[in-house]
Amino acid sequence: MATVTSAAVTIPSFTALKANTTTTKAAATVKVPSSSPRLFSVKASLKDFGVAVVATAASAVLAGNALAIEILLGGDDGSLNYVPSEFSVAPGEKIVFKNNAGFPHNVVFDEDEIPSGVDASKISMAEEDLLNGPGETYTVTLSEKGSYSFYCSPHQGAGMKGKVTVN
Ligand SMILES: [Cu+2]
Repeated sequence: MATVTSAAVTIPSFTALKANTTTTKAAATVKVPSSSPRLFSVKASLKDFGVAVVATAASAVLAGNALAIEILLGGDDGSLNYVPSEFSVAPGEKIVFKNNAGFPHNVVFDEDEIPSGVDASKISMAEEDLLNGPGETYTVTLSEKGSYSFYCSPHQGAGMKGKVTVN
């Protein structure tokens, strides 16, 4: 967090210096090379930070990592669905399930409808484990190619299920 704070300070002061180029040219010339590597390191650490907080801040992850997809739990119209309910990802891509409406929800993979050799319990939430609050997330990464079906245990009867293809 210290790095993030210093970024917030560094960037505006650098911009201010640039605006005054005519009068403080010497100072600006000295500052530019020292600021540039700093900006790079800030960017790099923000990226790491985003990955570290994957479970709580899906939007930060999505901003910092192109290899992620966000699936909403519950439609804006109140429907008990995954939105979208069918999608494809690359092996290792993060799938971030995010509570949207009509919760509690969860994500349980069907052991009979996942590639053989994959342990359903390792990629699923427990049947009784629920996302209760708005914006809560569950993130999973699938590495084996194939088709995976999953459902929400509280709303399985209402048809809340989905399918992801890893290819
Ligand atoms: Cu549900």
